[in-house]
Amino acid sequence: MVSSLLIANRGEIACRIIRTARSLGIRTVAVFSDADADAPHVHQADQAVWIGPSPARESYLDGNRVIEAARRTGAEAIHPGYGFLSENADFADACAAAGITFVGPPASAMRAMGGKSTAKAIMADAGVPILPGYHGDGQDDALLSAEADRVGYPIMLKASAGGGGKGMRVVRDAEAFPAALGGARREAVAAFGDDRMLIERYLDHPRHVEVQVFADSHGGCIHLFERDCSIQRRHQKVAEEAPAPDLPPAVREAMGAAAVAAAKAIGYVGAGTVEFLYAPDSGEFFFMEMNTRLQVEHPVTEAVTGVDLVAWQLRIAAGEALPCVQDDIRLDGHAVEVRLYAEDPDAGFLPSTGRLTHFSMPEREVGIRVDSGVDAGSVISVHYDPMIAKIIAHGPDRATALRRLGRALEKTEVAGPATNAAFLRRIVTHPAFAAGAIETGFIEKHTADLLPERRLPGLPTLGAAVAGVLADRAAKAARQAGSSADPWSPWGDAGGWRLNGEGEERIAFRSGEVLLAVTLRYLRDGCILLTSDGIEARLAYRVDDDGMLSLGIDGVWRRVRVALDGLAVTVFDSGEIQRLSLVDPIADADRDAVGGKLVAPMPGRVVALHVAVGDSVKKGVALIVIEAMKMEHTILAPADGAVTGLPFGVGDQVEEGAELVGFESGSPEEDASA
Ligand code: MV4
Repeated sequence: MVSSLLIANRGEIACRIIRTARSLGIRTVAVFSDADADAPHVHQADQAVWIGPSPARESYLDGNRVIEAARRTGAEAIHPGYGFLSENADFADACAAAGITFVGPPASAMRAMGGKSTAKAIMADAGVPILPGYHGDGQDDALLSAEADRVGYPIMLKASAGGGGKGMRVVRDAEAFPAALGGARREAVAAFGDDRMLIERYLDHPRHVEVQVFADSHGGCIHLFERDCSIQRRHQKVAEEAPAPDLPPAVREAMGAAAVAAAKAIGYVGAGTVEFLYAPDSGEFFFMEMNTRLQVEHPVTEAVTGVDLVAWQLRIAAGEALPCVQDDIRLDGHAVEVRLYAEDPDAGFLPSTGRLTHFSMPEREVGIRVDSGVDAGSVISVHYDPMIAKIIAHGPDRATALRRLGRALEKTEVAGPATNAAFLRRIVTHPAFAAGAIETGFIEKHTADLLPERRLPGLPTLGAAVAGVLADRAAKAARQAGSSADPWSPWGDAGGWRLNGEGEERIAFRSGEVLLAVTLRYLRDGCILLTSDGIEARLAYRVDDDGMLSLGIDGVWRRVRVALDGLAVTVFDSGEIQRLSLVDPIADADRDAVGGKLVAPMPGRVVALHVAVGDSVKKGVALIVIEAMKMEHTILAPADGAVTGLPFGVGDQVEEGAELVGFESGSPEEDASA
């Protein structure tokens, strides 16, 4: 076994690898960029080496800097995690040249699976089912068009170099083929610098089922069953589970055998994943691609097999044989994972950056595992993937795992950046999900349920926000007075703000563009009479030992969390999250005078302008499109109004916070809008 390991990664996966290495008695070395100087993975490792500035290209993606860090600390092996250098065959070669063990497959196996067309040809030879189609070298338009006719419509065009859905088109008939080919080629050149295409029969609403394989350097190769990763959004996995629901035993067995054959065909060593498209109606499955790394979703396999995949990777990298044979691998129950992201589902899933002003995860609940690489106070930056944590639920059966996961998401508290927690909870509690009716179109099909129209905060939320503000104020007053009086009761002595007897007070919150004015009357019985926009309720609250609020509304009590950060108020109530801001009368007057600014949500590049200076536009009209982190973000008109300035042109780089559009709200002229 190696005695020291450098982890060439960050975030949750770096922490995950450090945990196993430590349990095996292996010394750990972290690497970090400027942005990660104080990150959890740096603190958890025995040593840490600064490898460069925040951009990944100058730090985590720079193989030379990583190898130099290993050399300086005497690390014998490097674990690349996922992403970054994990599937970089040249990096694996460079490790070998430096006398360092790369914890991953041989570079030759990585290269064999690097291109789609080559991989398909190798798989076909190994007897692994592939989708009927064309993956030859000839690439002229007429040839491809004739091949599409031969395969039979509908077909799918895919970039040979591709991945992640880029350079991919469904083509329904021959008439649509030329335009689709042109579009797919342009996208493929932009993404991969390679416009070669392959053609496949198109499968409607398939499932994504992938098999975990493990091979050692002595010819041993087994699989650890499958994961279903069909719940995706724009080719990003959102939820994953093991085993795949309702997979017929014969299909499970055939798929496992095919995955092992695939690994053997390329001389694989280590942990790998063979992805298949599965058509539940016919029971057919087809090779899609092989990932030559540990995957994000590996914990669901660990939960149902009891195997520590990282421990196996380290043993195999050290030359040990697989510790068991295929028949020793048994499935135990069911596991489901969701990926908690700092992104805003109400704003088109735009990444949401900033400091985690409050962070509490349900990691001690029965059947729950939380893998995260952040703490309260960590900053989600623009530089890296905005995943905050993975939440994994395990149970004796799928229904139990799902109930546990739903409850865990209710107890997931992140304030600061927006997150997809409520969206995830709606997925795992959705009746169609519970019924196992999952396929790659699930999120699109159920969008209306998963992304309901944002409701204005109702009574419980307003009550919680009010109680949170009052409790905070009382606590501060008590601290200032050094008072030992109970600071928590709305009737406590500490609150100098309280009028004698029955007092009245007004406060206001903002929710998006809506102002919510609340009147509070402090009643003699200790309750607060809350009125707002025609509603009226008797409110009482208590601060519990864990800092949560017990909140009574007209005599019905519930427990909620209210996180305060300056004027930002986040209310967590049974899995629903409301982000409000307390209205500061002075700052608010200021803001109205200046008007709303339309600024870049992150650094990026302008890719389209849809308006010109002087245009009058309706609320919701697209104004400008910026590309950031390989995604396009459209800035919409926040109200009816006029464009007064466009400081940037197409192709310009913009800094985060840069004003993109000068905008003045007001009714557009009658004839100006199209
Ligand atoms: C397909 C397909 C249907 N038919 N190929 C999407 C990502 C890329 N790696 C492969 N993908 C697909 N290939 C044929 N011939 C449907 C998809 C697909 C998909 C696959 C897995 C998970 C989610 C998906 C979402 C949309 C489309």
